[in-house]
Amino acid sequence: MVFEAPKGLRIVALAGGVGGAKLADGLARILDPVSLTIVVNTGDDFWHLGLRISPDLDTVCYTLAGIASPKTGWGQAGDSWAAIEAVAALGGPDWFRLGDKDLGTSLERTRLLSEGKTLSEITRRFCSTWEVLPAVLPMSDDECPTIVVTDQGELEFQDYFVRLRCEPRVSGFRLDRAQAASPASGIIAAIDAADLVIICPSNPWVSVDPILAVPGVRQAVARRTVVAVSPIIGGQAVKGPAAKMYRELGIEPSPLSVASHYRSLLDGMVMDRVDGRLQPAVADLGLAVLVTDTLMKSLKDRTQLSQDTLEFGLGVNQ
Ligand code: FO1
Repeated sequence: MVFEAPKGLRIVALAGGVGGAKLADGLARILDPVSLTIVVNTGDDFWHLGLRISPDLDTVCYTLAGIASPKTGWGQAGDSWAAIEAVAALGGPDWFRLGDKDLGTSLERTRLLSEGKTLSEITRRFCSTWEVLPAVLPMSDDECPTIVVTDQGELEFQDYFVRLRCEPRVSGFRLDRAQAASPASGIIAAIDAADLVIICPSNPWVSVDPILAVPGVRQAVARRTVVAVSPIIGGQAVKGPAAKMYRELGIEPSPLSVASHYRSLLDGMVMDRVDGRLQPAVADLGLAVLVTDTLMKSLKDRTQLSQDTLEFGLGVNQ
C-alpha cells in the first residue's frame, strides 16, 4: 500500500514503546521515508550492567527494521539468552531480560557514548546498518530519566515497570530531567516543518509527556496540526500500565481521558469503534474525531490505521 501523499509532505510521529513503534512502522510502510521523522521517548533509558539501555529507541528501530520479537514487541526476534543466564548464574541481576543480540546493541551504544558520540549520532549509525530509512531521533541527547512517584517511593522507570512489574501504586511522575534537557538536534526544525504531528498510541504519562517536557517541544507541537491515537481501547491499555496509572490517579481510562490529557495540543482524536459512544464527548472538547479500528495485530492493521490517521489528520483543518 502506498499512500497518495501530497508532494513535500512532512509528518512527525511522537512515539514510545510497542504501540508507538507499531504505528511508526505503519507510517514508514506507506510514506516516502524523507516525509517521516519519528521522535522517540528516552525517559525509559537507564544504566544497567554497566551499559546504556535505550528500550524505546531500540523497540522503534527493531520494529522498523523488521527484526523485533513478534512475541514481546521489544528485543530482537530469535534472540538467545546465554549472557543474561550467565549473569544470573553468577548471582547478578537478571530481572531485565536482555537477549544476546540486544546486549550487542547496548554494548556498542555504550562504547560509542564513551568515545563521545551522541545518542542521536549512534541512533543514526544503527539505523543505517539496520536499513531503517525514516529519521529516528531521540527526544534528547541528555540523560532524562522519568521518575515514577509511587507508594514504594520514587522509582526510575524500569525499576517500576520491569523489576516491580508495575505493582506499586502511582501518584505522579517527575520529568525534571527532561524539563532541563536540550532537544536533540533537528527535532524542533522537524516539528516546525511538519504538516501533521501524530501522537502515537503510546502511554501518555510515561512515553509521550517526557517528549513534550523537553524545552521547546510542546510549544513547537502546539503550533502544528496535531492528532493523537488513543492507546486505551475499551478501558484497557493494549499493552503496559497506562490504564492502571489512570485509575490510580483517579481518572477513568478512556479515549476521552486521553483527549483531555492532550487537549491544549490537539486538533483531532483517533479512537476505536468499541469506544464509539464517547465520540460526542470527545467532539465536545472541540476536537474532530475519527472512530475506526485501532487494534494493530497484523502488518495490515498497522498500515490501515496509519492511512486512516494520515487522511483524517491532513483533512482536519481543511
Ligand atoms: N520489558 C519487560 O517487561 N521485561 C523485560 O525483561 C524487558 C527487557 C527489555 C530489554 C530490552 C528492551 O529494549 C526492552 C525490554 N523491555 C522489557 C521492554 C521495556 O521495558 C519497555 O518496552 C519500555 O521501556 C516501555 O515502553
